[in-house]
Amino acid sequence: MTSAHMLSQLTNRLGAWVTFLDAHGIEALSGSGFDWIGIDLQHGTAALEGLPGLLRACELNRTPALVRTSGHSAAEIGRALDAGAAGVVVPMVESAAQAAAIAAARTFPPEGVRSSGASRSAVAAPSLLQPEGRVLCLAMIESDAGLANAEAIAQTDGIDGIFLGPYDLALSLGAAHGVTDPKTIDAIGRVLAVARNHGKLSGAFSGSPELSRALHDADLLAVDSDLAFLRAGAEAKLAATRAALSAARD
Ligand code: 3PY
Ligand code: MG
Repeated sequence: MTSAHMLSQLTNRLGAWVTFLDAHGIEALSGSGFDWIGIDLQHGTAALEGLPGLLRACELNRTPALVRTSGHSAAEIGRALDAGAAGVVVPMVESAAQAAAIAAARTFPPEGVRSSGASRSAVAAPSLLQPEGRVLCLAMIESDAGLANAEAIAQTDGIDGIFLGPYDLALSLGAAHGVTDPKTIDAIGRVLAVARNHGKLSGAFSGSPELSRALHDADLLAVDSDLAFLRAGAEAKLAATRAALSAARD
């Protein structure tokens, strides 16, 4: 089973969002039980040239990896897929025209414009790499304009699903209480319903248990980022060790 197929067949899959880890770190994270990994080229420090090593580390644990591109560039979408990503998550999609352009970028001619070459996905072909057509293309809705055009974006041929960016969406909506503001929660519910009604996948970044409740219907839910996991793990270990030491001294 290809990894895009693994992802598209399943619901309520929990993922980890990677912003800075190297292959060593991703190997540990992808082995800790997540269903998928999101590698962030928009806000993270990973670069395109490092992707094959990061994806290989996910493959060791048979964990599919989606790559969030830094923008809409067809060249970047093609290179992420050439490196062996199970799919792309494209930020800030605001219209059907933009959705059609990114769908074309992930598809070979005659339907699309993706170029074919001696890439890792074409030549190395381990079982988790994708034959064309099995890679996922998820359009991020994370602005007022994207919200207004959610139906048209979801209906676009070649778009497999919608991925919500609640933090940018809250900013765009001017939501006073951020991602947990009723305005944001209402918008999230509307986008999830649009994806469901059009038979498309839905996904989202969470980062907060409270927000996760509003996102419980999403097919792909990114629990939090590698940085947040590192910090939470460090704080928990430190507190547990302090407690153990103080108990031993009493
Ligand atoms: C957002 O919430 O805006 C995101 O892009 C999450 O990664
Ligand atoms: Mg965003």
